[in-house]
Amino acid sequence: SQLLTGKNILVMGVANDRSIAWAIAQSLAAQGARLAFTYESERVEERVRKLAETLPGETLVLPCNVTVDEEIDALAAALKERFGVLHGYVHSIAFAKTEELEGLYVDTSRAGFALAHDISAYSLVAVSNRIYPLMTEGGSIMTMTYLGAERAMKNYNVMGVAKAALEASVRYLANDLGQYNVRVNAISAGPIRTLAAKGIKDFNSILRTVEEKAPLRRTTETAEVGDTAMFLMSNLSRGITGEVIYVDNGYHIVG
Ligand code: 0WD
Repeated sequence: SQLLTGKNILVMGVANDRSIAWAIAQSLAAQGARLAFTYESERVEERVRKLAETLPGETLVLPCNVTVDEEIDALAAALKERFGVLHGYVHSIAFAKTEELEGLYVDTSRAGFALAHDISAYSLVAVSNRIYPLMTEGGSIMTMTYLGAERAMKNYNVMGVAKAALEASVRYLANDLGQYNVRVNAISAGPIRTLAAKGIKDFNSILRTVEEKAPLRRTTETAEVGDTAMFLMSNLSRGITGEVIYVDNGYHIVG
């Protein structure tokens, strides 16, 4: 039996086949969900289309750069037209300039701070604002966060501060949207080697530390995140909202 049959879910943040969003999409598709993907720019459109085509059933692929309000408006209009009702939204997007992801946080520029917060935190609010009215049968929204939201971690810098804003947004959005039976949660994943991780200095040593110290003595795999995301999108998690769930092989309890 399938847990997401008849559910329409928007997935934002597939950049390539290593993206966490792609593993999430595979877990959702395996449970019968109908998916809509977005791509940030024409630069990645073809790659996202090719990946979407490998999934069973019909998928939608739509443009949306989350820094542009008009593109979010257009996305919501397209989803309304093609899906009618939306049941889920997966937000797996973040960005900071590489020069902000090394050295001292105290050196963060005004523009770098604003850009990281715009793409990595405000985008969840901006998209949720346009799509919760489509969740007329209730819904589930989730985003991706990291331990650097709570702890000052080497090189994570402004992204940690943006993730703190993102986690606080999850709580405020959950409180706003609960009255519409829309839940909002985050997954805090352990470090995974993706395109986004390439921007973080000394990523290899972070992975080694996790292998040594995490209770399960291994690093996080995207499929582990995908399956927890599937749980959050499904009715099995109906009592959970405003929460941050750790999918990190237990690292945060010891590290
Ligand atoms: O260790 C990791 N990889 C962790 C990642 C641990 C814990 C959390 N996360 C988070 C990230 O911070 C992010 O929120 O998971 C989320 C997904 O990240 P990912 O899968 O590691 O990275 P990636 O495959 O690069 O996907 C992020 C994507 C962008 O990729 P690129 O590399 O092209 O910037 O976010 C998207 C884009 O597809 N993105 C945008 N989408 C729309 N509009 C924009 C934008 N302006 N900017 C970036």
